[in-house]
Amino acid sequence: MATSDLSIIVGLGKSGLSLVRYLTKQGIRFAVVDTRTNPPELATLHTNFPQVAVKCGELDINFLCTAKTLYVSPGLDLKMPALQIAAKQGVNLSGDIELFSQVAKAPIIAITGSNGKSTVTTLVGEMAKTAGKKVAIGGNLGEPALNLLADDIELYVLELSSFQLESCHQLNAEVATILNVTEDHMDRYQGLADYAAAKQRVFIGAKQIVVNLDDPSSNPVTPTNGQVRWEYTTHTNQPTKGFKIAHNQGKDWLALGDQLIMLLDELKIKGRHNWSNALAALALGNAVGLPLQKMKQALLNFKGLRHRCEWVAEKAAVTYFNDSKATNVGAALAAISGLGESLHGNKIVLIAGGDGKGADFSSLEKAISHYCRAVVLLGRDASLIDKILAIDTFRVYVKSIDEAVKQAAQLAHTGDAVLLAPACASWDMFNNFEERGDLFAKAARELAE
Ligand code: UMA
Ligand code: ADP
Repeated sequence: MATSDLSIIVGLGKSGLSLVRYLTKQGIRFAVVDTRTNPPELATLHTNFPQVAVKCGELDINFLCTAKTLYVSPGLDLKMPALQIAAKQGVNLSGDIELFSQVAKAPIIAITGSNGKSTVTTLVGEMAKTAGKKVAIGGNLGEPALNLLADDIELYVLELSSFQLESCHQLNAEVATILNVTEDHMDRYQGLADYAAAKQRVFIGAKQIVVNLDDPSSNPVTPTNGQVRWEYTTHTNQPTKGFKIAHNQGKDWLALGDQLIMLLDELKIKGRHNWSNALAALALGNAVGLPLQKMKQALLNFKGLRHRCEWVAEKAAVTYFNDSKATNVGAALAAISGLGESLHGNKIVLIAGGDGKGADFSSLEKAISHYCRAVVLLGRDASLIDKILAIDTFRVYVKSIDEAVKQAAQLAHTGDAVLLAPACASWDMFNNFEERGDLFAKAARELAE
């Protein structure tokens, strides 16, 4: 049983560095370890916190067992033997999000799900800003939660990954939501149920919850007495007093029960998945008292985030869309279907492939057959996507993103779209999805007219 008051930060990436800053400010005794010989924030740590002890390389179980608490970075699997042994010795396994929730003085809106998290988090942040609130947004979106802490903040909006939720035992959000659950990170989870269970932790201690009626897995498995429940759906025939798409005067509207909010066509972000994101953001904002008119204003102005079905070029009457953030099958499906529905016919040349994270790609086949003229295959798991394609789907293998764009340009017909929606992570060939998307956009812009 650990008897010391030592905290150990396990992992020196962005989360680890935010913990270093926070614990230093609080005067809490801690050390840092990382399994890598040269973790990304080592140089910053040496410059800004030269007094902090760091151990790099294989985790030293005996050292971990001397701690009271391990603050484990989201990139590390809590099932690692060294961490499990420490836990069995009575060491508390925690993370930056749990610590944040213990010290944050303003309400937290907590957003998780397989897809749409960044879009909804940003949108809710914009809605709160438009309503005049002093709001801070971050978490998995990029800025670690602890870096957001400030006395004058009135509302925190956090995007949370399943990894971050695993090490959080009590979040106590003002309002929490799971947007949707489809397969992702199967290289880290034992199956979909295991992954969904990690997402369920977002509801622990939440005062209010927002439920997506279009996805049963957004419901809490263990309902809590007294929790206020808000609902939304993109289907007009679903009976609900919550947020929905209403058909009125021959047009589709975003609505709250009978109250029409704005025309669906006025949304700049397109596709059913983005209607769902807009409704989720409205429901979350409504739960914390943001006025509908202010939320509508923010929705009207929101153009969407980079690398999410982003228009990047038009060359020789072919349009190029960068959906590099489609790093899993569900996201790629949403992009292919959303774009495909607006183009009518099989007018997409899809660029897909990369690090598949153990995914089952078979659910892509129908949408590809329906909407895609051809598939350009790239990256480590290209052959796994090839295997699920219908026999008559035209496919071609390439070795670089430049070659992918050139091949796609040759395969596309007038009026077609070339869509980068890899259904895979980028790490086999690129530093991150942003780099992959930027290189795609550059190659598309450099094509001859
Ligand atoms: N790592 C080691 N050894 C260590 C610690 C980490 O090898 O001792 C590796 C991990 O396996 C991982 C990488 O280092 O491959 C980064 O892990 P990390 O925990 O140090 O990551 P941070 O830099 O702290 O960034 C994390 C999130 N990263 C992950 O969960 C992998 C960032 O989400 C998040 O923006 C940031 O905290 C701030 O909250 C990124 C992400 O890819 C965008 N998230 C995944 C996703 O969205 O699918 C979950
Ligand atoms: P996340 O932060 O969860 O990865 P993003 O908002 O960054 O979500 O969107 C990532 C990708 O997922 C987008 O490029 C789009 O293709 C797809 N997507 C966005 N919202 C949804 C949704 N509600 N349902 C399914 N797919 C979505």
